[in-house]
Amino acid sequence: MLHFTKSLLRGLLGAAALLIACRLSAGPETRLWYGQPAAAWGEALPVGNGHLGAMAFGGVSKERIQFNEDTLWLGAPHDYARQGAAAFLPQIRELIAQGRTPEADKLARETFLGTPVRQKAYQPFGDIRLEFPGHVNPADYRRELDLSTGIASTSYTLEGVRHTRELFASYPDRALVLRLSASKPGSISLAVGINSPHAGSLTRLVTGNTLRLSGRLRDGGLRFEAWLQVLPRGGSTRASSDSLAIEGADEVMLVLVAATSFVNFQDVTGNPAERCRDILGRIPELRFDSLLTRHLADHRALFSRNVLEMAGNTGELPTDERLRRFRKGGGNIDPGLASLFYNYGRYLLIASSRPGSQPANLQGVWNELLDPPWESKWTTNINVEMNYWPAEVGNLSECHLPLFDLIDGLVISGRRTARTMYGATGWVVHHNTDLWRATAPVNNIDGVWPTGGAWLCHHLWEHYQFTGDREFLRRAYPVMQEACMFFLDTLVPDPKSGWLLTSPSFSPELSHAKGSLTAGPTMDIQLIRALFSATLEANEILCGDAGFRERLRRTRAQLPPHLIGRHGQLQEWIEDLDKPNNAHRHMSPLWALYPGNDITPADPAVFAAAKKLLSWRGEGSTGWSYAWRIPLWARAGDGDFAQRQLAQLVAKKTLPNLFDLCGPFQIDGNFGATAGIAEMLLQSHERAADGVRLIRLLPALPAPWREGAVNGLCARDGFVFDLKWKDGVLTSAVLRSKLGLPCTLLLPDGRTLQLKTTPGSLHQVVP
Ligand code: FUC
Repeated sequence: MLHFTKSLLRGLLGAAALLIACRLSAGPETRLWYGQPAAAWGEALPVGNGHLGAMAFGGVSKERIQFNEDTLWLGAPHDYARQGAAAFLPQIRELIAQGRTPEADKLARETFLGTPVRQKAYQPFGDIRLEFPGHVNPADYRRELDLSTGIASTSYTLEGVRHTRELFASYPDRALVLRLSASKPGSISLAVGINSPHAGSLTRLVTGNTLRLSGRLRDGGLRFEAWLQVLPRGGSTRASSDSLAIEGADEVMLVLVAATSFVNFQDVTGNPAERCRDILGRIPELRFDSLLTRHLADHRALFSRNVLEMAGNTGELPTDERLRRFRKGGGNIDPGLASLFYNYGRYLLIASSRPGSQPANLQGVWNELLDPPWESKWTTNINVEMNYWPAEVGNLSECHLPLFDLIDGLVISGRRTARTMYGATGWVVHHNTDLWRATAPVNNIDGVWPTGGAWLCHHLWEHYQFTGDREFLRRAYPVMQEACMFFLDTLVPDPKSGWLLTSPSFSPELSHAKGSLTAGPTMDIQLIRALFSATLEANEILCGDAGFRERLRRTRAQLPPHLIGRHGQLQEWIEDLDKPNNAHRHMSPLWALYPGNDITPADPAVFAAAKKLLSWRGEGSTGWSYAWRIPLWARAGDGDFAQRQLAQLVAKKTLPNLFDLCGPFQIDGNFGATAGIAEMLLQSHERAADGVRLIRLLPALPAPWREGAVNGLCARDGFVFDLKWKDGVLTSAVLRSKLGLPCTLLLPDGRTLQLKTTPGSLHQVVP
């Protein structure tokens, strides 16, 4: 049912105008652009379709398009669980209980790490190389990435001819598509090659116009192939054994597809050549306009759903210049640049995580290194989760799905680890995983942290909270239930208090306070409480087993409550060990403030204690640690400090192409900041006293963000908001209810509105 009013129509027309504006031309908030080619990888511009990622350098006489495929990893199917480890568990626990931490660490290092102790690395795939003889000293050079179309382009003028290259990664056709065009017929001449950094790989020309790159990774594991079809219009083509030279063409299109022998984490019998042939064979028409039409329809449907616009004063300048000016000026981030950073985060998620692909890893899908930092894996003690923080609120629910597929694999391997290393039922994942769905502790003592699976389950529950999709909940429930079973089997009573704790476990912050291994760090307890509560609710919704429900309730009641320490801070551990002003990059014990939702103003004492700890943590350090502080401060109600963290992230931890830096490139900060900005504009994690969803509009708008508009921001219980504000005042708010649930809106001026909705109903709530 639609509740139309005049003002609603005005609001809708405004929202439609915003959408149309975003569709037709990329404004400064949806475009990165530069006046020179990329001199380094961190200046190149990313495109991706989840499966394939590519970085366009925009060179003039030489162009490099470095590409990746999401399944090209070192290694082979492997069970990392350490045989016999369970026998040492009682002794490790006993040493921890007695406070003999160094001995516990030593024993765990010797007996409780996976085999081998390091996981496998994500690999670069190859490079498309183009050479344009005589292309020197161009005029009017411009390189840009249009987030609204997903097209990276390079253009320049030479001897009166405008040369243009457009690159996109098509999800519907699973291909990279590059078109070279020129303003005058017959003026395109170039040499085309394709190679790979992997020793022993081979390029050869087949069937006249296809360059075929094939190889096998250095550990003898996965095999790979990429096929590059070169399709000139006009001109002449000369072929050598491994390259093509084109002379005087009107236009040239290149289409690249790539595949490996990976089928799933237990099966690597795929045939990459057949796979490439199959992908190419499925493309309905190898014509640029037809490929482009399908790509644009797919990309725009996702991207235009939710766009943030805020006016700034550096909008028309090249992106690197905007960065330079902002860095020089210090202080607040230009709001226009902040909205570009938000939209870019959503763009990057669309480009690195699509149904059927691997989830976004530490570098999304973009990596040029044979030995990437932290193997470019999925780190589960903050990083991979942060990648998915913007998925639901940012209206990209389907981009969340690859994470759920990853979890399905982790359930299988995690059961083995639970059984072999803990003698437990259920499934467990520690602080990292790779393509082979590793679940055992790795690296060092910091790997002995058993709650990665609980954190991942939070994403299943969040997906349900936002979508209300019961079909999905039926799929997710058994996964959550088995995650609970692991904890039901492995929690141990604290000898002093009797509370049930994880042991052994690890808290990144604790290594600074006392030794390493520990029992029941606060984040573990928060994660388990959230898992149990969500599983209980899911069980009730699906009318599940009442006995299991009872068991969960009983065990949940034995978990420690939030403890407030002697400085009034939220305690990070069972013991009151916190050091005031420990500005550690991790914010583990604040998990329940964000992304969890157990700490809210409804419990003023714990909320105040959490804020105390948050203020101790101060400013971030790595990109992701700035990023985490944004939603945390937004939930603490301080938009100005949240904005400050965003400003510092962009000023200190951002490459010229706006990729986030941990130290090296690591994409989590991009995603975390995007989610953080959303949290400054809309929050929906609370319920009012009557159980109805409580939604705060503009709860943490910082003073410098005077004017802005955002469409399609999502709230839990299926609400979608279009908001506008001016001079810091909310001037328009329209909501669409997908599920027909009631909600209570908390407006920035303190007013409360109670709303009944029906599925599909539209409501203009402000003005
Ligand atoms: C976590 C962090 C590091 C880094 C790594 C990939 O363990 O503590 O800073 O982000 O993951």
